[in-house]
Amino acid sequence: MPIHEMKSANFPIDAEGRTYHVECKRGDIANRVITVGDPARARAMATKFEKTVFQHSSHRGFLIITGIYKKVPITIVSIGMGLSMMDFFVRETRAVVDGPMVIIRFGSCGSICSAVPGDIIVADSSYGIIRNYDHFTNPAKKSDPAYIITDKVAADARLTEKLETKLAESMGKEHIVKGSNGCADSFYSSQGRLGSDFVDENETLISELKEKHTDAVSLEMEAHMLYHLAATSIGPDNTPSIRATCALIVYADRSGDKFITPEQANSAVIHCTNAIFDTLVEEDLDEQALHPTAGSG
Ligand code: R1P
Ligand code: URA
Repeated sequence: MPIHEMKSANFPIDAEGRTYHVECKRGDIANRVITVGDPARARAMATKFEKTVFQHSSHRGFLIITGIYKKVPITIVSIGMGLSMMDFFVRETRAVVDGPMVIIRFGSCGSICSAVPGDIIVADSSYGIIRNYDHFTNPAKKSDPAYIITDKVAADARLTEKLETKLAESMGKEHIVKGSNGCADSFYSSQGRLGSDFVDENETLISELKEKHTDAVSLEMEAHMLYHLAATSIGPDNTPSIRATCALIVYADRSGDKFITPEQANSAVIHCTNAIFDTLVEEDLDEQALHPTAGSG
């Protein structure tokens, strides 16, 4: 698709009101949103819609699918990977939705607890793990820590509790683990993966973050940005305009060194989708959700 002419350099929007990267405009995105990394996961979840009312792929790799479930509009957006993509997604969808938003991330993660591939982590909080770039390249900063581990930001408590209950009903309680998620700026160095091509100094990183956050259960790459933006979103009366939580399929068991099979991954998506949809539709938004319009594919 060609790049559209933008109206501003501050927050670029085209003549039809479409944002620059996600390419969403007013009416495309419901107040209830699911975000995933993988477009195949988005498409698999969308098969559970009674009807799809809007679908669009952006030139920067975002896929939007808005559909109806139990008569309620829900939007699924696949965003790819990493903090910047989460930032684009949250800010650009927020800009075109009126009223409160509820966002559930349905992603994948590495387990640093007893959860095994195919189990689900419910992240009731998330913190950032950021490579301290100057430590590696500025000799004067060599004594600073190699990784910055931030404080935790909480997920929305009511939403998280409801999601956990529904996932336990559908997957079995023994397959659900709740705790704090470490959100890293790399799949490799800042998740404590060891390699010999780069200076990473990450041999003790996982034990350090478990020491700082004793409820640490998982590692992934977007949840802290989602919770941070939700916490700093500006709604009426100084309350946030976004509430958020996450369910994460365990793909990698970091202590047992096992990776999920394609069959286990598909089965987790099938088992979790209705639980996530039901959590969203039962959420009281205090405002009528928008009715998305049909659009381009
Ligand atoms: C890395 O493989 C990716 O998987 C996880 C990480 O956060 C990162 O984006 O989530 P998704 O499966 O949602 O992409
Ligand atoms: N996603 C991550 O970010 N890390 C893992 O180990 C698995 C999935």
